[in-house]
Amino acid sequence: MKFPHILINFFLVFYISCAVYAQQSYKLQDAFPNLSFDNPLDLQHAGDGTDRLFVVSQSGLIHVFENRSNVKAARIFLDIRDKVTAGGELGLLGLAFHPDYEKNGYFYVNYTAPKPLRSIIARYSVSLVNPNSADKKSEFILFQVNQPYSNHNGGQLAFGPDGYLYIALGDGGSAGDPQNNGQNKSSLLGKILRLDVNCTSDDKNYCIPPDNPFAGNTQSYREEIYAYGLRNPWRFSFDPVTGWLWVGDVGQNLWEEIDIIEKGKNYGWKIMEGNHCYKSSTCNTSGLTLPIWEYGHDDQGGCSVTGGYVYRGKKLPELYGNYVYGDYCTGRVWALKYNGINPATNALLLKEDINISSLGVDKNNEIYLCDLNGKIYKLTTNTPTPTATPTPIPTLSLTPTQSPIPGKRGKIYGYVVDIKGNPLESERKPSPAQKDHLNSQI
Ligand SMILES: [Ca+2]
Repeated sequence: MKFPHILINFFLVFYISCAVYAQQSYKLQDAFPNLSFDNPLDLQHAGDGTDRLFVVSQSGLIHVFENRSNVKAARIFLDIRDKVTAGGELGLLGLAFHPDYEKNGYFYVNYTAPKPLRSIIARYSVSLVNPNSADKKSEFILFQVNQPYSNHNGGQLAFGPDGYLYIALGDGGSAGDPQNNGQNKSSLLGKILRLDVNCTSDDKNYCIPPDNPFAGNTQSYREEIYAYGLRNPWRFSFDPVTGWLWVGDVGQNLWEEIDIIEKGKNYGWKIMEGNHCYKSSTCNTSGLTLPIWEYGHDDQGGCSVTGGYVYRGKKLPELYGNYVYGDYCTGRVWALKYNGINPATNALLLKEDINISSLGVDKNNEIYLCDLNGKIYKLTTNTPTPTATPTPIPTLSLTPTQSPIPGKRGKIYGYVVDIKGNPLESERKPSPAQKDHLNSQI
């Protein structure tokens, strides 16, 4: 056997997958039957000790409401529809609360504005007198970057465990990254950026963290860059236990990918799409970090990944430590297991006729899904769920200080399994019929 340890790990993981998923089947439940939203794109909580949820609408609205299923109505927290240009992939795309929001009232948004078309990263403040309303006049723009095309604007913002603000920007759009922004380290596009928003510098409304990979470089590389070679990172999140940064990066025509982002690394686009040379049978892959998982544009996959969250809640203990994510086009929701050492395994949790625009978590790390058509769903099971903490599984457990092992990544040891743990197929073949679907939109 060439890779006996891998096979052993596979069978162990396979067995565990069978044991874990055979017991449960998953479904979506309308989390707030009285509420629906106009093109919801993001769901966040403020981390301030309250149990409120904030839903971002593409048009430029943020609503706030109490996190209980019978809540009657949501209030408008922020309305910047007059600043935002929306439609297609444009709009108010992301929201992040400052880690000290309870004290400073700061939150951050990522939106597109017209004339010229550009992405704006801005800070706002909550009202001094009303915790359910923001002060629209408080806008403080951190930076803006022109967008050459209307699509691929990224949009996620999130604070990392280091207290810095991470920002996702897509490659600028069109198709095939015509400006080669993903690989251009002098451009902010096609990147994950990292800023220190707790200070300002001579020429910026923020500071460059001193250990950013290109801080102080003399080659005109943008010092804001944390990682590059992304196409359209649509939703990223930090695992609160490991601190790992998980990204769903939307593919071009064939492959959707999940990456774990590390400082200074090149995630391949447009040299590669997923684990495959883009538009070529061969390419130079040296120095590239490949996804930990990919799925194809086929009848088992989808056409546009929506990155999710590593589940750290209590209501679905069998999912603890799994990365839950979905596909915008097909409504599939999967759970991906990966510990940086063993092959990743992927299980289909459910498939519903919705357009998954985003996932989100509440203050208890329970998971929600946004359907672009208006509703917010809660991930739940068809059977009563145990309340006990799951027994840790040694080979799959993560430790807080463990870092991904780069040498193990980039090789395709993964297996697709269904909800009962049965392998669906080991390799994906593209479906030409689906190649162009949503290509103009996503
Ligand atoms: Ca990639």
